[in-house]
Amino acid sequence: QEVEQAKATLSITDLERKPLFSRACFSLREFVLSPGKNGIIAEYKRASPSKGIINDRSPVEEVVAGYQAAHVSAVSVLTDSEFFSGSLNDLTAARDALLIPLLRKEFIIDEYQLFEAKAHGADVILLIAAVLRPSEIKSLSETAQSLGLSVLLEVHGHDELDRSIMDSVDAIGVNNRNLKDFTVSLEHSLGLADSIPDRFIKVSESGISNAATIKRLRQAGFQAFLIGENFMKTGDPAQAIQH
Ligand code: IGP
Repeated sequence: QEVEQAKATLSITDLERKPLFSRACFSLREFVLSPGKNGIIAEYKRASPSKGIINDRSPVEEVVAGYQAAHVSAVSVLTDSEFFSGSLNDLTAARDALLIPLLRKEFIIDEYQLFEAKAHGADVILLIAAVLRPSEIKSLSETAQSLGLSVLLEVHGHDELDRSIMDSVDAIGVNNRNLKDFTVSLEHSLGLADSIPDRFIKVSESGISNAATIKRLRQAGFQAFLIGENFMKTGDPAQAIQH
């Protein structure tokens, strides 16, 4: 398994010695709620299991600098190589170009990946309720917060929300995309909005492609909007976000 391979190459102590590990993280909450920011978490995504290659030409540092110039609240970078053609190098390259929160988008199952995220410049990590037991969400989120990282918990339906909700997460994201069949429906977000307590930042994820949708989601109570493909599928994501 990939995590075991990484552990054999670099120990947690090695990660803790990397220069980026000791930087102070940007707070996701602060940047989402900041009046100067638009609530968008813009994603750098080269490829996906449902679409194949989306954009393999636009360099990460150029794209994320363009996102930042468009006043997004945060940037998300895929680090999964198998399904999304991402890497930790992409994450670090994005870090060097940004002064706003950076999310490591990854299937996190092991504490090691939290140290890896911090050491490569992340401010925020994702935990996916569909692949983790509540006890795992608890220990991973507590460790992440102890490292200064913000935690975004992703859910898809009421059952996942009810069993996974806990105070050691900062934000709750509703994924509009079904991870099993890749169908997308905004109804997932709209149906869960009122069940997410207001102490959490509410994020709607996936399949968002226009301002009218963002308006509807805001009216339902969402404060942040995770958008990837809509920007990446154009030849010039940094330009696409201006429109
Ligand atoms: C972005 P979209 O449809 O705008 O490209 O979606 C983001 O929500 C999506 O990439 C995503 C994702 C995930 C990817 C949401 N949750 C979990 C990998 C793993």
